Amino acid sequence: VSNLHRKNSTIIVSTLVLIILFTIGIEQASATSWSSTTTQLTTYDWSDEFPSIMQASDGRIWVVWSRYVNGYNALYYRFSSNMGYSWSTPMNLTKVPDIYDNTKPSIIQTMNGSLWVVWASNSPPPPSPDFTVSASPNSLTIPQNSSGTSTITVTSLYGFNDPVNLVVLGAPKGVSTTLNPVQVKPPQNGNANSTLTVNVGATATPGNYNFTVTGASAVSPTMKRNVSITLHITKMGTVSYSTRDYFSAAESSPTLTYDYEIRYRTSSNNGATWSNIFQLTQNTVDDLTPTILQLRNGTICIFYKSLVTGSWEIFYQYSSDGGATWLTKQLTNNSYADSYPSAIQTTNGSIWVAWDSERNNNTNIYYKIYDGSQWLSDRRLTTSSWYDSDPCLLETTEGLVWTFWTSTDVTGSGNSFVFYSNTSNYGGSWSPQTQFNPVDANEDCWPSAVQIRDTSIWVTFASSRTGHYQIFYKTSLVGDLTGPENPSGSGNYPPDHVVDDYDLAFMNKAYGAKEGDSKWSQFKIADITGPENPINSRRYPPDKIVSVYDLFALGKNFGKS
Ligand SMILES: [Ca+2]
Ligand SMILES: [Ca+2]
Ligand SMILES: [Ca+2]
Ligand SMILES: [Ca+2]
Repeated sequence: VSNLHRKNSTIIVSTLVLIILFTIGIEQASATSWSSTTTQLTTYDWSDEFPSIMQASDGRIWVVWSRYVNGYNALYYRFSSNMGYSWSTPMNLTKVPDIYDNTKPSIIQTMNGSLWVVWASNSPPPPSPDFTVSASPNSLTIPQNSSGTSTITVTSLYGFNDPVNLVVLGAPKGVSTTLNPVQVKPPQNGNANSTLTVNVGATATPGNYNFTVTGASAVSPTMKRNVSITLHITKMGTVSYSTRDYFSAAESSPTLTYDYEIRYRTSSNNGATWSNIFQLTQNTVDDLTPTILQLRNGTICIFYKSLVTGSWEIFYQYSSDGGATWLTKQLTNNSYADSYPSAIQTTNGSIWVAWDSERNNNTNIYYKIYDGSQWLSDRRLTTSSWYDSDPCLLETTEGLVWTFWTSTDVTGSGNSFVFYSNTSNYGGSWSPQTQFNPVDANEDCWPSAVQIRDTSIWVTFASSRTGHYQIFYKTSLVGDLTGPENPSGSGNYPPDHVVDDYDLAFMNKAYGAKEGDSKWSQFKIADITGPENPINSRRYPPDKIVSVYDLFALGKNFGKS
């Protein structure tokens, strides 16, 4: 900011000259004005979903999301180095195409500069170790008083590593068999053979028979696989022969199931290269909707939902050694479906988690706070009969805690909208729940919000307004503090979605005012920003005085809508 200030000193002086020209009295303004422009970030023939937005220390704004490719979702990202003027081409963060689904990413930059992306990946565990038994040939024609042989092959699958005991079952009367050896131990994923010799006695009755060679694990004897062998006994003096016309190996049938796990990967060079993929969960049920947060003490926390208890609950894992070791805690414990956590640490040190919970046949946004020693009880944020889900928490520099979420009109149109509400007293009271986008007949959902360095709020979300889900974003306008009286005669001068002379005049009246001055409450709204505080935090919160910092923020956006 200091560099920018030097560069733009001319602009600021010009602004000061301008603002003394205006002395329009304005009594009211609201804190946040949203741009009337919504920008489409992706154009893709199929679905783009679950965006997550973040500004890195170098100023880049990152958006990562999941994209439907060839039957599965893969993670993609773009970044902008110039405040959204242009964006990098979409780059994939997971394999494309993949055979597994990768969805719901969440991105942060940690204090050491690394990028972390966490997501849910459907990666069923490999099938359990198994083996097959086959015979070659598996059809023997042997005259009375003769013998024949077949090679029995035991094949290890999926790392099977047990000895296998072989036995012949069901040989007809007058027939004796030997297996050499009777126990084999195939190398992992390899084969081992035993020779089956079939001796047909002189008294055996000519005809067609079947018998089996059964293998049983010497470690788990109930684990048995077998192969069926056909035996044709002919009259003494005819010719022995064998056939290989078909091959009947016992089929092992591993069951592939859906089992999402939480995974993450990191980059220590601004995304030029990415680490291996690490996996946080390992179980046979779904783990989904992760979100990542770094606390100011360096601890990395990943919140997600899991079915491990049989009911959807919010869990979190945390690591204080950069991901080398993780501890797991359970945050909710009830019979309701708890989903889609979002977490922040507020400037007073508390940790907030918001999520959606289906209670009493209605899904609403809940949140709870860790006050430094314990998690306080659940608090309910939304109460409407609509389906409220997918919350995103954000604390802005003036100390507001925001929640953005998806609200679906399940009792009417079925459409989804992004809503928000904020609190200036850490949840003591919340502002009215406000719809973020104009009403339309499409679905807007999965909001993700960030406040960037110029104090504007950027909200990205998915919308079906183009016919299928794409990623969009909309920002707040820094400096749009007020506008003309609206409605006429009302005495209200709400922001008019453009940074204009009304704002300059308003700033002029407030210039130099600080908290405690007699005019302070009237002009507090003009305190947009201030010097970096704390130093090296990359945050420029309002500083309780209307100063050159505020003029700069306003001047930068002058005339923009
Ligand atoms: Ca799992
Ligand atoms: Ca639950
Ligand atoms: Ca304005
Ligand atoms: Ca200020």
